[in-house]
Amino acid sequence: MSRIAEARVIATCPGRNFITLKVVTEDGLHGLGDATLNGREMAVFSYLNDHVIPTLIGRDAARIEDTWQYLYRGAYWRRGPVTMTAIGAVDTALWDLKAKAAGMPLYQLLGGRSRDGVLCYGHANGEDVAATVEEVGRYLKLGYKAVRAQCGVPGLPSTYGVSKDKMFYEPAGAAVPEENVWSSEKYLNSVPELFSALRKEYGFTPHLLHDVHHRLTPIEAGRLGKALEPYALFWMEDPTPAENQESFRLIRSHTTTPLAVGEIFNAIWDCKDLIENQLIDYIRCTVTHAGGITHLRQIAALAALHQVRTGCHGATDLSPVSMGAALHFDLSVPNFGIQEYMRHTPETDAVFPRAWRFDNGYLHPGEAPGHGVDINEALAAEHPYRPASLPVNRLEDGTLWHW
Ligand code: KDG
Ligand code: MG
Repeated sequence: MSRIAEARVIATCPGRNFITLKVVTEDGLHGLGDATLNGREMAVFSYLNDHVIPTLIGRDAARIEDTWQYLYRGAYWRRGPVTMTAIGAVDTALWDLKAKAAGMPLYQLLGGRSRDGVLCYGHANGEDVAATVEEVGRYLKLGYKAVRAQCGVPGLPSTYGVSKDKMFYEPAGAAVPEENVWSSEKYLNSVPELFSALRKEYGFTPHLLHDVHHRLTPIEAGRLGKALEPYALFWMEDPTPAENQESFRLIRSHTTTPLAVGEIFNAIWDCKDLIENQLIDYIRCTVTHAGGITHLRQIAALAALHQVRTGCHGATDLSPVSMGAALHFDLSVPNFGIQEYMRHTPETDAVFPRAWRFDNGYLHPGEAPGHGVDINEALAAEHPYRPASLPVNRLEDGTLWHW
Protein backbone atom coordinates (compact mmCIF):
# COMPACT_ATOMS: atom_id res chain seq x y z
CA MET A 1 0.00 0.00 0.00
CA SER A 2 1.22 3.47 -0.69
CA ARG A 3 0.77 7.08 0.28
CA ILE A 4 -2.32 9.21 -0.09
CA ALA A 5 -2.01 11.22 -3.31
CA GLU A 6 -5.35 12.94 -3.35
CA ALA A 7 -8.63 13.22 -1.45
CA ARG A 8 -11.83 14.94 -2.48
CA VAL A 9 -15.29 15.52 -1.07
CA ILE A 10 -18.26 14.88 -3.33
CA ALA A 11 -21.68 16.43 -2.63
CA THR A 12 -24.60 14.95 -4.52
CA CYS A 13 -28.39 14.92 -4.24
CA PRO A 14 -29.88 11.92 -6.06
CA GLY A 15 -33.22 12.40 -4.25
CA ARG A 16 -31.54 13.45 -1.00
CA ASN A 17 -28.14 14.88 -0.05
CA PHE A 18 -25.04 12.75 0.47
CA ILE A 19 -21.46 13.78 1.17
CA THR A 20 -18.79 11.24 0.19
CA LEU A 21 -15.05 11.32 0.81
CA LYS A 22 -12.85 9.71 -1.86
CA VAL A 23 -9.23 8.99 -0.94
CA VAL A 24 -6.83 8.04 -3.76
CA THR A 25 -3.38 6.50 -3.21
CA GLU A 26 -0.21 6.94 -5.30
CA ASP A 27 -0.70 3.45 -6.75
CA GLY A 28 -4.16 4.39 -8.03
CA LEU A 29 -6.44 2.61 -5.53
CA HIS A 30 -9.34 4.54 -4.05
CA GLY A 31 -11.37 4.20 -0.87
CA LEU A 32 -14.71 5.78 0.03
CA GLY A 33 -16.25 7.02 3.27
CA ASP A 34 -19.71 8.44 3.94
CA ALA A 35 -19.60 11.95 5.47
CA THR A 36 -23.32 12.76 5.43
CA LEU A 37 -24.66 14.67 8.45
CA ASN A 38 -28.32 15.22 7.67
CA GLY A 39 -29.21 18.92 7.43
CA ARG A 40 -25.61 19.94 8.31
CA GLU A 41 -23.90 18.53 5.20
CA MET A 42 -21.84 21.59 4.34
CA ALA A 43 -20.31 21.80 7.81
CA VAL A 44 -18.64 18.40 7.30
CA PHE A 45 -17.84 19.26 3.67
CA SER A 46 -15.89 22.30 4.87
CA TYR A 47 -14.31 20.49 7.84
CA LEU A 48 -12.91 17.84 5.50
CA ASN A 49 -11.81 20.24 2.78
CA ASP A 50 -10.40 22.98 4.97
CA HIS A 51 -9.04 21.10 7.97
CA VAL A 52 -8.55 17.41 7.20
CA ILE A 53 -7.59 16.82 3.57
CA PRO A 54 -4.47 19.05 3.70
CA THR A 55 -3.14 16.82 6.52
CA LEU A 56 -3.85 13.58 4.63
CA ILE A 57 -1.79 14.20 1.51
CA GLY A 58 1.46 12.22 1.60
CA ARG A 59 0.35 10.18 4.64
CA ASP A 60 0.84 6.40 4.63
CA ALA A 61 -2.63 5.06 3.79
CA ALA A 62 -1.94 1.85 5.75
CA ARG A 63 -1.68 3.68 9.10
CA ILE A 64 -5.38 3.68 9.96
CA GLU A 65 -5.07 3.78 13.74
CA ASP A 66 -2.41 6.49 13.72
CA THR A 67 -4.47 8.61 11.32
CA TRP A 68 -7.51 8.21 13.59
CA GLN A 69 -5.49 9.32 16.63
CA TYR A 70 -4.02 12.22 14.65
CA LEU A 71 -7.46 13.51 13.64
CA TYR A 72 -9.02 12.93 17.09
CA ARG A 73 -6.29 13.83 19.61
CA GLY A 74 -4.38 16.05 17.28
CA ALA A 75 -7.31 18.36 16.57
CA TYR A 76 -7.42 19.62 20.18
CA TRP A 77 -11.20 20.31 19.71
CA ARG A 78 -12.44 16.79 20.25
CA ARG A 79 -15.70 15.01 19.47
CA GLY A 80 -18.97 16.52 18.24
CA PRO A 81 -21.00 15.35 15.22
CA VAL A 82 -19.13 17.39 12.59
CA THR A 83 -15.63 16.36 13.67
CA MET A 84 -16.53 12.72 14.27
CA THR A 85 -18.38 12.39 10.96
CA ALA A 86 -15.33 13.75 9.17
CA ILE A 87 -13.06 11.33 11.05
CA GLY A 88 -15.51 8.52 10.31
CA ALA A 89 -15.33 9.22 6.58
CA VAL A 90 -11.51 9.15 6.53
CA ASP A 91 -11.41 6.00 8.64
CA THR A 92 -13.97 4.18 6.48
CA ALA A 93 -12.11 5.16 3.30
CA LEU A 94 -8.82 3.87 4.75
CA TRP A 95 -10.34 0.52 5.79
CA ASP A 96 -11.84 0.27 2.29
CA LEU A 97 -8.39 0.92 0.80
CA LYS A 98 -6.61 -1.56 3.07
CA ALA A 99 -9.09 -4.32 2.23
CA LYS A 100 -8.81 -3.52 -1.50
CA ALA A 101 -5.00 -3.63 -1.27
CA ALA A 102 -5.31 -7.03 0.44
CA GLY A 103 -7.78 -8.18 -2.22
CA MET A 104 -10.30 -9.11 0.49
CA PRO A 105 -13.80 -8.13 1.53
CA LEU A 106 -13.46 -5.87 4.55
CA TYR A 107 -15.09 -8.32 6.97
CA GLN A 108 -12.10 -10.64 6.52
CA LEU A 109 -9.77 -7.95 7.91
CA LEU A 110 -12.15 -7.49 10.84
CA GLY A 111 -11.77 -11.12 11.90
CA GLY A 112 -14.00 -12.90 9.41
CA ARG A 113 -17.65 -13.92 9.60
CA SER A 114 -19.33 -14.35 12.97
CA ARG A 115 -22.64 -15.21 11.22
CA ASP A 116 -24.07 -16.10 7.82
CA GLY A 117 -26.12 -12.95 7.21
CA VAL A 118 -27.02 -9.65 8.85
CA LEU A 119 -30.52 -9.53 10.36
CA CYS A 120 -32.14 -6.23 9.41
CA TYR A 121 -35.36 -4.38 10.13
CA GLY A 122 -37.48 -2.44 7.68
CA HIS A 123 -39.71 0.58 8.27
CA ALA A 124 -43.49 0.24 8.14
CA ASN A 125 -45.76 3.17 8.83
CA GLY A 126 -49.31 4.37 8.28
CA GLU A 127 -51.74 7.17 9.03
CA ASP A 128 -53.71 4.96 11.43
CA VAL A 129 -53.55 1.54 13.09
CA ALA A 130 -55.27 -0.32 10.22
CA ALA A 131 -52.93 1.17 7.59
CA THR A 132 -49.84 0.43 9.70
CA VAL A 133 -50.93 -3.18 10.31
CA GLU A 134 -51.34 -3.62 6.56
CA GLU A 135 -47.94 -2.09 5.86
CA VAL A 136 -46.20 -4.35 8.39
CA GLY A 137 -47.81 -7.29 6.54
CA ARG A 138 -46.30 -6.06 3.28
CA TYR A 139 -42.80 -6.10 4.83
CA LEU A 140 -43.35 -9.59 6.23
CA LYS A 141 -44.34 -10.79 2.75
CA LEU A 142 -41.08 -9.34 1.41
CA GLY A 143 -39.25 -11.67 3.81
CA TYR A 144 -38.40 -9.24 6.64
CA LYS A 145 -38.04 -10.95 10.02
CA ALA A 146 -38.08 -7.63 11.88
CA VAL A 147 -40.15 -4.51 11.26
CA ARG A 148 -40.24 -1.10 12.89
CA ALA A 149 -43.80 0.22 13.18
CA GLN A 150 -44.70 3.92 13.45
CA CYS A 151 -48.26 5.20 13.29
CA GLY A 152 -50.08 8.56 12.99
CA VAL A 153 -51.33 9.90 16.33
CA PRO A 154 -55.04 10.81 16.46
CA GLY A 155 -55.37 14.57 16.85
CA LEU A 156 -51.89 15.44 15.50
CA PRO A 157 -51.51 16.62 11.88
CA SER A 158 -48.23 14.75 11.35
CA THR A 159 -45.81 12.68 13.36
CA TYR A 160 -42.26 11.33 13.21
CA GLY A 161 -41.89 8.21 11.08
CA VAL A 162 -45.14 8.52 9.09
CA SER A 163 -44.70 9.15 5.34
CA LYS A 164 -46.47 11.99 3.60
CA ASP A 165 -46.55 10.03 0.33
CA LYS A 166 -46.37 6.38 -0.69
CA MET A 167 -42.57 6.28 -0.58
CA PHE A 168 -40.96 5.21 2.71
CA TYR A 169 -40.43 7.90 5.34
CA GLU A 170 -37.95 10.68 4.50
CA PRO A 171 -37.63 13.38 7.15
CA ALA A 172 -35.39 15.99 5.45
CA GLY A 173 -37.41 18.61 3.60
CA ALA A 174 -37.47 22.38 3.15
CA ALA A 175 -34.24 24.40 3.40
CA VAL A 176 -35.64 26.19 6.46
CA PRO A 177 -37.00 23.61 8.94
CA GLU A 178 -40.72 22.85 8.86
CA GLU A 179 -42.47 23.02 12.22
CA ASN A 180 -44.40 19.99 13.50
CA VAL A 181 -46.82 19.82 16.43
CA TRP A 182 -46.36 17.28 19.21
CA SER A 183 -48.35 15.97 22.17
CA SER A 184 -46.82 13.30 24.41
CA GLU A 185 -50.23 12.69 26.03
CA LYS A 186 -51.92 11.87 22.70
CA TYR A 187 -48.97 9.75 21.60
CA LEU A 188 -48.81 7.75 24.84
CA ASN A 189 -52.48 6.86 24.55
CA SER A 190 -52.15 5.59 20.98
CA VAL A 191 -48.99 3.43 20.83
CA PRO A 192 -50.09 0.37 22.90
CA GLU A 193 -53.18 0.02 20.67
CA LEU A 194 -50.93 -0.28 17.59
CA PHE A 195 -48.79 -3.06 19.04
CA SER A 196 -51.80 -4.91 20.43
CA ALA A 197 -53.29 -4.93 16.89
CA LEU A 198 -49.98 -6.05 15.36
CA ARG A 199 -49.55 -8.99 17.74
CA LYS A 200 -53.20 -10.00 17.19
CA GLU A 201 -52.69 -10.02 13.42
CA TYR A 202 -49.19 -11.51 13.09
CA GLY A 203 -48.52 -13.33 16.38
CA PHE A 204 -45.24 -13.20 18.26
CA THR A 205 -42.77 -14.55 15.67
CA PRO A 206 -41.89 -11.33 13.80
CA HIS A 207 -39.65 -8.94 15.69
CA LEU A 208 -41.37 -5.58 16.20
CA LEU A 209 -39.53 -2.35 16.96
CA HIS A 210 -40.61 1.21 17.74
CA ASP A 211 -38.81 4.57 17.74
CA VAL A 212 -39.93 7.21 20.26
CA HIS A 213 -37.44 9.67 18.74
CA HIS A 214 -36.31 11.31 22.00
CA ARG A 215 -39.70 12.84 22.86
CA LEU A 216 -40.68 11.58 26.30
CA THR A 217 -39.60 12.40 29.82
CA PRO A 218 -37.98 9.49 31.70
CA ILE A 219 -41.12 8.72 33.72
CA GLU A 220 -43.31 8.83 30.58
CA ALA A 221 -40.85 6.49 28.88
CA GLY A 222 -41.08 4.12 31.86
CA ARG A 223 -44.87 4.16 31.52
CA LEU A 224 -44.74 3.43 27.78
CA GLY A 225 -42.19 0.65 28.17
CA LYS A 226 -44.38 -0.99 30.82
CA ALA A 227 -47.53 -0.64 28.68
CA LEU A 228 -45.70 -2.31 25.75
CA GLU A 229 -44.39 -5.28 27.74
CA PRO A 230 -47.25 -7.62 26.75
CA TYR A 231 -46.30 -7.13 23.07
CA ALA A 232 -42.65 -8.20 23.55
CA LEU A 233 -40.92 -5.55 21.43
CA PHE A 234 -37.42 -6.20 20.11
CA TRP A 235 -36.68 -2.68 21.32
CA MET A 236 -38.04 0.73 22.21
CA GLU A 237 -35.67 3.28 20.69
CA ASP A 238 -34.56 6.70 21.95
CA PRO A 239 -37.30 6.99 24.58
CA THR A 240 -35.85 10.23 25.94
CA PRO A 241 -33.00 12.56 25.01
CA ALA A 242 -29.81 10.85 26.16
CA GLU A 243 -27.58 13.78 27.05
CA ASN A 244 -28.23 12.81 30.65
CA GLN A 245 -27.22 9.16 30.63
CA GLU A 246 -28.21 8.78 34.28
CA SER A 247 -31.89 9.39 33.43
CA PHE A 248 -32.08 5.91 31.89
CA ARG A 249 -31.84 4.44 35.37
CA LEU A 250 -35.35 5.73 36.02
CA ILE A 251 -36.73 4.21 32.79
CA ARG A 252 -34.97 0.93 33.48
CA SER A 253 -36.42 0.69 36.96
CA HIS A 254 -39.93 0.70 35.49
CA THR A 255 -39.78 -1.59 32.47
CA THR A 256 -38.27 -4.73 30.96
CA THR A 257 -38.92 -3.54 27.38
CA PRO A 258 -35.43 -3.57 25.80
CA LEU A 259 -33.95 -0.10 25.15
CA ALA A 260 -31.93 1.06 22.13
CA VAL A 261 -30.05 4.37 22.02
CA GLY A 262 -27.22 6.03 20.14
CA GLU A 263 -27.98 7.12 16.57
CA ILE A 264 -26.96 10.69 17.41
CA PHE A 265 -23.97 9.69 19.57
CA ASN A 266 -20.56 10.33 18.08
CA ALA A 267 -18.09 8.93 20.62
CA ILE A 268 -17.68 6.21 23.22
CA TRP A 269 -18.02 8.86 25.93
CA ASP A 270 -21.66 9.47 24.91
CA CYS A 271 -22.58 5.89 25.81
CA LYS A 272 -19.94 4.86 28.36
CA ASP A 273 -22.23 5.23 31.41
CA LEU A 274 -25.26 3.75 29.63
CA ILE A 275 -23.24 0.68 28.70
CA GLU A 276 -21.26 0.23 31.90
CA ASN A 277 -24.39 0.48 34.03
CA GLN A 278 -26.34 -1.83 31.71
CA LEU A 279 -29.01 0.83 31.23
CA ILE A 280 -29.53 -0.08 27.56
CA ASP A 281 -29.70 -3.27 25.52
CA TYR A 282 -28.68 -2.04 22.06
CA ILE A 283 -26.19 0.61 21.00
CA ARG A 284 -27.09 2.32 17.72
CA CYS A 285 -23.93 4.28 16.80
CA THR A 286 -22.91 4.20 13.13
CA VAL A 287 -19.62 4.08 11.27
CA THR A 288 -20.62 7.42 9.73
CA HIS A 289 -21.35 9.51 12.80
CA ALA A 290 -19.22 7.75 15.42
CA GLY A 291 -15.71 7.94 14.05
CA GLY A 292 -15.68 5.08 11.53
CA ILE A 293 -14.95 1.37 11.84
CA THR A 294 -12.03 1.99 14.22
CA HIS A 295 -14.10 3.77 16.86
CA LEU A 296 -17.25 1.68 16.39
CA ARG A 297 -15.22 -1.46 17.12
CA GLN A 298 -14.12 0.11 20.39
CA ILE A 299 -17.70 0.96 21.35
CA ALA A 300 -18.83 -2.57 20.45
CA ALA A 301 -16.03 -4.11 22.51
CA LEU A 302 -17.07 -2.12 25.58
CA ALA A 303 -20.71 -3.05 24.91
CA ALA A 304 -19.83 -6.76 24.64
CA LEU A 305 -18.49 -6.75 28.21
CA HIS A 306 -21.94 -5.69 29.40
CA GLN A 307 -24.13 -7.84 27.13
CA VAL A 308 -25.19 -4.83 25.11
CA ARG A 309 -25.60 -5.63 21.42
CA THR A 310 -25.22 -3.45 18.32
CA GLY A 311 -28.09 -2.06 16.23
CA CYS A 312 -26.51 0.38 13.78
CA HIS A 313 -28.52 3.33 12.52
CA GLY A 314 -29.38 2.85 8.84
CA ALA A 315 -31.91 5.53 7.85
CA THR A 316 -31.98 7.02 4.33
CA ASP A 317 -29.53 9.76 5.35
CA LEU A 318 -26.83 7.10 5.78
CA SER A 319 -25.53 6.59 2.25
CA PRO A 320 -25.05 3.21 0.55
CA VAL A 321 -21.34 3.64 1.42
CA SER A 322 -22.25 3.77 5.10
CA MET A 323 -24.40 0.65 4.71
CA GLY A 324 -21.60 -1.17 2.89
CA ALA A 325 -19.14 -0.49 5.71
CA ALA A 326 -21.76 -1.24 8.40
CA LEU A 327 -22.52 -4.66 6.92
CA HIS A 328 -18.87 -5.78 7.09
CA PHE A 329 -18.78 -4.61 10.70
CA ASP A 330 -22.12 -6.34 11.45
CA LEU A 331 -21.03 -9.62 9.89
CA SER A 332 -17.87 -9.77 11.98
CA VAL A 333 -18.68 -8.19 15.35
CA PRO A 334 -19.42 -10.83 18.04
CA ASN A 335 -22.17 -8.89 19.84
CA PHE A 336 -24.20 -7.96 16.76
CA GLY A 337 -27.93 -7.42 17.36
CA ILE A 338 -29.65 -6.05 14.27
CA GLN A 339 -29.09 -3.56 11.42
CA GLU A 340 -31.59 -0.85 10.44
CA TYR A 341 -32.32 -0.87 6.71
CA MET A 342 -34.23 1.80 4.80
CA ARG A 343 -34.15 1.47 1.06
CA HIS A 344 -32.78 4.32 -1.05
CA THR A 345 -34.30 5.72 -4.23
CA PRO A 346 -33.31 4.15 -7.59
CA GLU A 347 -31.42 7.42 -8.37
CA THR A 348 -29.28 6.94 -5.25
CA ASP A 349 -28.65 3.28 -6.06
CA ALA A 350 -27.48 4.29 -9.55
CA VAL A 351 -24.97 6.83 -8.16
CA PHE A 352 -23.57 4.28 -5.66
CA PRO A 353 -23.05 0.86 -7.34
CA ARG A 354 -22.73 -1.76 -4.61
CA ALA A 355 -21.97 -5.36 -3.76
CA TRP A 356 -24.35 -5.65 -0.80
CA ARG A 357 -27.79 -7.15 -1.18
CA PHE A 358 -31.00 -7.98 0.71
CA ASP A 359 -32.23 -11.57 0.76
CA ASN A 360 -35.16 -12.88 2.77
CA GLY A 361 -34.75 -10.66 5.82
CA TYR A 362 -30.95 -10.63 5.85
CA LEU A 363 -28.37 -8.31 4.33
CA HIS A 364 -25.10 -9.59 2.87
CA PRO A 365 -22.08 -7.34 2.26
CA GLY A 366 -20.86 -9.35 -0.75
CA GLU A 367 -17.36 -10.59 -1.58
CA ALA A 368 -15.98 -7.57 -3.48
CA PRO A 369 -12.63 -6.32 -2.13
CA GLY A 370 -13.06 -3.41 0.32
CA HIS A 371 -16.53 -2.49 1.56
CA GLY A 372 -17.94 -3.06 -1.90
CA VAL A 373 -19.55 0.34 -2.60
CA ASP A 374 -18.36 2.76 -5.26
CA ILE A 375 -19.48 6.16 -6.58
CA ASN A 376 -20.26 7.10 -10.17
CA GLU A 377 -18.88 10.64 -10.06
CA ALA A 378 -20.26 11.68 -13.47
CA LEU A 379 -23.76 10.65 -12.41
CA ALA A 380 -23.29 12.25 -8.97
CA ALA A 381 -22.49 15.55 -10.69
CA GLU A 382 -25.87 15.45 -12.44
CA HIS A 383 -27.55 15.76 -9.00
CA PRO A 384 -26.24 18.96 -7.37
CA TYR A 385 -26.54 19.54 -3.61
CA ARG A 386 -29.83 21.18 -2.49
CA PRO A 387 -30.15 22.60 1.04
CA ALA A 388 -32.63 20.54 3.09
CA SER A 389 -33.32 20.50 6.81
CA LEU A 390 -34.85 18.20 9.39
CA PRO A 391 -38.08 19.55 10.93
CA VAL A 392 -38.42 21.01 14.42
CA ASN A 393 -41.17 20.20 16.90
CA ARG A 394 -43.39 22.35 19.10
CA LEU A 395 -45.91 21.32 21.75
CA GLU A 396 -49.53 22.33 21.13
CA ASP A 397 -49.00 25.51 23.18
CA GLY A 398 -46.02 26.53 21.03
CA THR A 399 -43.19 25.38 23.34
CA LEU A 400 -40.17 24.15 21.38
CA TRP A 401 -39.73 20.40 21.91
CA HIS A 402 -37.36 17.60 20.84
CA TRP A 403 -37.85 16.43 17.27
O1 KDG B 1 -31.37 12.24 10.16
C1 KDG B 1 -32.29 11.83 11.12
C2 KDG B 1 -32.78 10.43 10.82
O2 KDG B 1 -31.71 9.56 10.56
C3 KDG B 1 -33.57 9.88 11.97
O3 KDG B 1 -34.67 10.70 12.21
C4 KDG B 1 -34.02 8.47 11.66
O4 KDG B 1 -34.54 8.07 13.95
C5 KDG B 1 -34.24 7.64 12.85
C6 KDG B 1 -34.09 6.20 12.69
O5 KDG B 1 -34.19 5.50 13.70
O6 KDG B 1 -33.85 5.75 11.57
MG1 MG C 1 -34.19 6.58 15.46
